[in-house]
Amino acid sequence: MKPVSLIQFLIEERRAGHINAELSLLIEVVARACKRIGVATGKGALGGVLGEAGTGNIQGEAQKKLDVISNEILLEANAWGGHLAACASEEMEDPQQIPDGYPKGQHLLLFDPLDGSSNIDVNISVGTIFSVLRCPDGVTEPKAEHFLQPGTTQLAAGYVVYGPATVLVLTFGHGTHEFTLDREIGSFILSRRGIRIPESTGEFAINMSNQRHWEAPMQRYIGELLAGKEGPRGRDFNMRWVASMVADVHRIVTRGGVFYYPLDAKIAKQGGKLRIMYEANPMAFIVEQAGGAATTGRQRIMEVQPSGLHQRVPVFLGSKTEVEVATRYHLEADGAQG
Ligand code: AFP
Repeated sequence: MKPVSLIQFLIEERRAGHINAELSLLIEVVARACKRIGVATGKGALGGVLGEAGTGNIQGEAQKKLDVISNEILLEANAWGGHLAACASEEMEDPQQIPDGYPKGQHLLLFDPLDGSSNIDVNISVGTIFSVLRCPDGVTEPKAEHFLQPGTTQLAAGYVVYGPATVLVLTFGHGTHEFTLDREIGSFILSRRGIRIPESTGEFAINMSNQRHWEAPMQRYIGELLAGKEGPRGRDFNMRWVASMVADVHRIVTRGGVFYYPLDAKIAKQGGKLRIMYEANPMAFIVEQAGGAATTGRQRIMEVQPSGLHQRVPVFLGSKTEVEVATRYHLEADGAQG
């Protein structure tokens, strides 16, 4: 079969009426910026890009040099194209306006420029996660409130994993598709069209070291998985945890599985660990479009009305059957507490 490049795929999506020219250009620009981030992360110690930047972000986290570099690459690439009204990032407290002198577009872009950055220095896969919204009509200087739209209004979502291969996974709401970077020609080539995540799975991902802090329904659910075939679930389950959400989710998009970052006593005050606008919502859109499910443990992630640009939520996503069982245990417990 003749290889299909990302550009060709975007033209097909435009002809199918799934996207307009401006959104197509936006995705091209983000993909190109991610190629540059891939080159920077690939240099490792030789590029002088490892280690701390000596600065902190809005989340109070120490920034890695590559967090700052990746953020700059995405801001710069998206400043002049005329397809954006503004963008927002995990690394910035407030939205970034399009510099004066450049045309403005009708889209809002949100991104986690380098997810899993605590894994960079140990050479484990990291990634970029992004989500695209429509800028409300008549708004020329978008503020944080203009980004606070539920995940169901996303026009596009994607992530790029910088691993052994550089892989882009993308959805416009018409299925989820994978592109692999051909490093020789420097182009993303379609490697899987219309991905389907198996409904059931024997593989789960969670940070087990937080177990003692979990809510009772999560203790029950994971306890049953660990009990294996002698337990109520009657089958064995295996565990994986990369601590880079983008890598854990890509494994699930590739062979199925389920990923949990539930609420626990340590993070209850902040509402969760992962950020809804540029981690949970885009991953939920990608997973749902591939036949999986994504909840907070109590409701569909994409139906949450966001209350803040850096709001955190619990995340349950992946193979439908397991997400539904874990969510049901939480709702039953809430019901019992009534
Ligand atoms: P960093 O970007 O700070 O490394 O955080 C990664 C992350 O947001 C997400 O990618 C992981 O799934 C999760 O945090 C890992 O959390 P733990 O460190 O608690 O395992």
